[in-house]
Amino acid sequence: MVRIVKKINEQWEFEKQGERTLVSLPHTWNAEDGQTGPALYYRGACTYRRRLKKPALASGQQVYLEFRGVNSSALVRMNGKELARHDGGYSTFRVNVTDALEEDNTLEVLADNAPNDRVYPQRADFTFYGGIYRDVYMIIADSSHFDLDDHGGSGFRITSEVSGDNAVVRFETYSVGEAEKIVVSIPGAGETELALETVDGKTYGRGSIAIPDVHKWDGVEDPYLYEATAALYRGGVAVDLVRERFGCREFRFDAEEGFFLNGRRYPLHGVSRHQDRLGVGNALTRKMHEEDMELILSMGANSIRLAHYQHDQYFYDLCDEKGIVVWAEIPYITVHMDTGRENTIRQMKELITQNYNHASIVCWALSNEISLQGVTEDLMENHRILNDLVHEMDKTRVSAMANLFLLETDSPLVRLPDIRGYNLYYGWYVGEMEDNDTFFDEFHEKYPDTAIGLTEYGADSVITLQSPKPEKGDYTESYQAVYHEHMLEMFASRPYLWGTYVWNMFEFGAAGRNEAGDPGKNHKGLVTFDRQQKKDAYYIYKAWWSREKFVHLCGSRYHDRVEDTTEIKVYSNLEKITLYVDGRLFAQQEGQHVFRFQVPIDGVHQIRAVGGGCEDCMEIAKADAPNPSYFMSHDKVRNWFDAPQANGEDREGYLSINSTMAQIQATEQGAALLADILGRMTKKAAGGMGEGAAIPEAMQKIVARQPLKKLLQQGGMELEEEKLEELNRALNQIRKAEVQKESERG
Ligand code: GCB
Repeated sequence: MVRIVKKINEQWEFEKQGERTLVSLPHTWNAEDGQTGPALYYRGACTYRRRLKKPALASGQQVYLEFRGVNSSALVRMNGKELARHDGGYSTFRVNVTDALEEDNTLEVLADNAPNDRVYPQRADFTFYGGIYRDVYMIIADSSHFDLDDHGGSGFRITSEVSGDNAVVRFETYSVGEAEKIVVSIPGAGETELALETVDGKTYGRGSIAIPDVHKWDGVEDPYLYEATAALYRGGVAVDLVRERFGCREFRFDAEEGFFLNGRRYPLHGVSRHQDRLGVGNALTRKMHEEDMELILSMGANSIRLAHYQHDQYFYDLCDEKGIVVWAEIPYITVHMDTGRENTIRQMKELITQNYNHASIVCWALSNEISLQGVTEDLMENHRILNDLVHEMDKTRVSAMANLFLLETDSPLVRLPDIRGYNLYYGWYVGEMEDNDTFFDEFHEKYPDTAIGLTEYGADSVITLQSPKPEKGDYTESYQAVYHEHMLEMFASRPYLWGTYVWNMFEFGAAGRNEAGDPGKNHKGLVTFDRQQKKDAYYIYKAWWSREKFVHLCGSRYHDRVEDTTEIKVYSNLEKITLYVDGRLFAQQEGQHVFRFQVPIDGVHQIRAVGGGCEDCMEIAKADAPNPSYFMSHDKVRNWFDAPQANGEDREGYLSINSTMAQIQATEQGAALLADILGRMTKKAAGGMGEGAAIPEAMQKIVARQPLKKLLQQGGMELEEEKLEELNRALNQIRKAEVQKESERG
């Protein structure tokens, strides 16, 4: 009899701080407090308990429990006896419980997401929801079975090598117990008996099947998957079976032409995905995974960065099936811990062992923005070990890293992995959108032989916030759209970029954040946290990337408009758009992606945009005064910034908040004032992620060009009006320095 696999998600008793409830898995205890910030969410240990009857076992059969994800650490007990511990909240682990089983058993899992100094992640811009938040299975296997004790893997590795139209598919199996023979078969392509060898009590099987005229896994156009079954025989019968899907494809990264799939250029149009959603946290159903995939595909993306940790097996399966190219990574993020090395190695081994057969995955990323507090020798050493590990475990894929924008491009850390990627937020946290363009132009000129990609970029927006004059830092849906318009234009003229990844496809829980009146979340998503609404920015991607015809009117949530002539903006992948106002033809325009119409308004108007058999409608109205719900409620600062006196207060020859950082820095008193403000700002940046940041020279130059006013507007400082006035008055007392610095003139 081959193995039996049974889901055991029901009938768990959950105990948190002495309170017990009955729950079904998947489950998290932070579904609410992990998304509503800024108060602390519960990070500690909770217990899950369940009765477990001993299954009927034939002689030698083994019983395993398989946990697909327990965040962050788990301790498994059976009838009070400790059986296993696991550190790392995103990977599968198994526990052999055979010897501990009595007739009736109490299974106990202590899940613990308390802060510590050994398990990643510890500091990051997302919520570490605690719980048994993925499925749990019981596996009853014969004494001879494919290895269930190797880092949560299946014991069956498939490697395909494509050359021209043909492929050779190599198999490796790892099994325990007696094995007469192991046979691998691929329906329609052949069957082979593996050569067996015993090493350290385990059986290693090797073999291959050639597939002439192979059907390739060819991205979203044709994501063809093969299936291979490995059967282990003992006593003349198959006693264990594993089935794995795989794809045959080739890929490479080119410094001049970007990403290639199966020999042709295939620019990676990517988004990043965090797994959680509103009210649910990380305890997702399959339907939710499917819905995420549908949304990503409908926008026309062909690649996903599965950030910042290992995702559910089911989602990698969906990526395989839909032809999505995947960047996979471990949660080695933000701050390096000298005491966390072992955990990074373990998480990487698990990531690769468990996901090796997925056709979708092309790289294993070592870390994300790990250099925030500088690059130490221990950090470098940790990365070298991980990089070597990736190469040793997988000869077919590349190592990668997502670098912090502050990291100098010539740092040895940047050069370590096989491919390069930067996370850039010019046009949001610092600098202007155009600084992104400059960054890549300079990089490409300096390193013409190095492939470079953009592993993150984005701007926050709260879907209710609207503006006719969008500005960096205003959190409006309008600015986010303008920002992404720029980024797409920028990519179009830089074909050497191997890939770009929007941060983020979805809004997500970030308990440390408190922004724009909606605490506990990161709002860079193109789609809202509940997956119910697509922001305007979603459609500019669809216009560039998708072939599914559509017309989208921007600003449908910007109903009350104060301007006499308003801009009606249409995103579409059609080339001719006709606009109707109140049922009458207003204008027709030919173009690409973005269509702008200036429409005079004086009452309530029905707007309709039509093209290629598609249409979109909305209502807008002329308003006498701005609708306050379109602005950040707590934003006294903004109103003050908008007030004329704040702009006209410059005193000839003296500093003000309109002075650039360089001008202020050039005076002793000004520099002292700034040091204090900046210290407070970096501490607060991105929900606390900025604390301890080391700011290199190149970055300081960008900052130096900015007026202080802009920086304050952007830096997440909730300064009261009076404080700003006070600051301006203080600056007004300081005479400008005579000699201006280079950075200020340039
Ligand atoms: C980053 C991080 C990501 C954050 C993002 C942001 O660079 O990698 O985890 O969520 O910035 O929105 O600030």
